[in-house]
Amino acid sequence: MLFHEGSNSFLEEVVDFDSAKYVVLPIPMEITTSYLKGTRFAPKSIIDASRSLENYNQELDYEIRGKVFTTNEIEIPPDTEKALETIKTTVSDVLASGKFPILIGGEHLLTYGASGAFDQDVLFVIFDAHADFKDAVYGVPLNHASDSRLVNGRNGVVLVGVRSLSLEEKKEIESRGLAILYMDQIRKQESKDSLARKISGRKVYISVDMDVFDPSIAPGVGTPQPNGLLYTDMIEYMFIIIKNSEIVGMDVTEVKPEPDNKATEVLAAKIITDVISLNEKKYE
Ligand SMILES: [Mn+2]
Repeated sequence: MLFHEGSNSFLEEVVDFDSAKYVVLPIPMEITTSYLKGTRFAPKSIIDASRSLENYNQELDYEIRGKVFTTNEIEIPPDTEKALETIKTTVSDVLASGKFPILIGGEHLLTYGASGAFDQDVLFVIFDAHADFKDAVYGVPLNHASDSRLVNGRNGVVLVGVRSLSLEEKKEIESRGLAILYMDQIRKQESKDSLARKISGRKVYISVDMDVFDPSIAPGVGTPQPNGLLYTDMIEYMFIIIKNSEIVGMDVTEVKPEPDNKATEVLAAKIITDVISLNEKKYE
């Protein structure tokens, strides 16, 4: 596949594909969302928001320059299976060129599409208010509330920030012996240490469903849940992940643009720039 640069680039970075290390893929997938609609408009809105941010990270004393290539919006077929296949192929192409894919959604099910492009030993650390471990929703197995379960059909998963799940989902997660850091455990040192141990020396893909954040700082999501992560919690977890593992891909999903409040998009863009900065700082 040939990657074409969009006119609207993340962080206003103008970089040719060959020299870029990170490739931002705008994925306007919205097929199976259930509550509030609009996540198909998120990729453009998040990229717009990124252009209001500085490339320089004051806390890390690091400036992103000449590293990020942004493709045009990926054309997503309306059929779920075809959409997932398109995402898998696109991510595979980015990986084959030796680059780091950053998917901007779009609905969370895109993580399942992306997962098919990675080796089975890649561990998926998924930040989400919801466990997304439903067997099927209204008889549809491929849907955004089953994403983590689908990914776990092939890859290991660790769930972080969960505070909304059914008893059935809880039992399923326990029966699989998966690591899950519930929201009420997130600030305990023991939780941070256990995550560090779990990911130590592994290849990790980071998935951020923006509803993992507290709705007060991320109101623009499709299925908000009270009592979530704050920005500083997320940065602390990103630091732990990047320090203890080798990150190989990332996505940010489930933003639903609001007409007059862009805080959620700015937060999404900031998390991406922070992950790039933390990762680059590590290898400096
Ligand atoms: Mn969610």
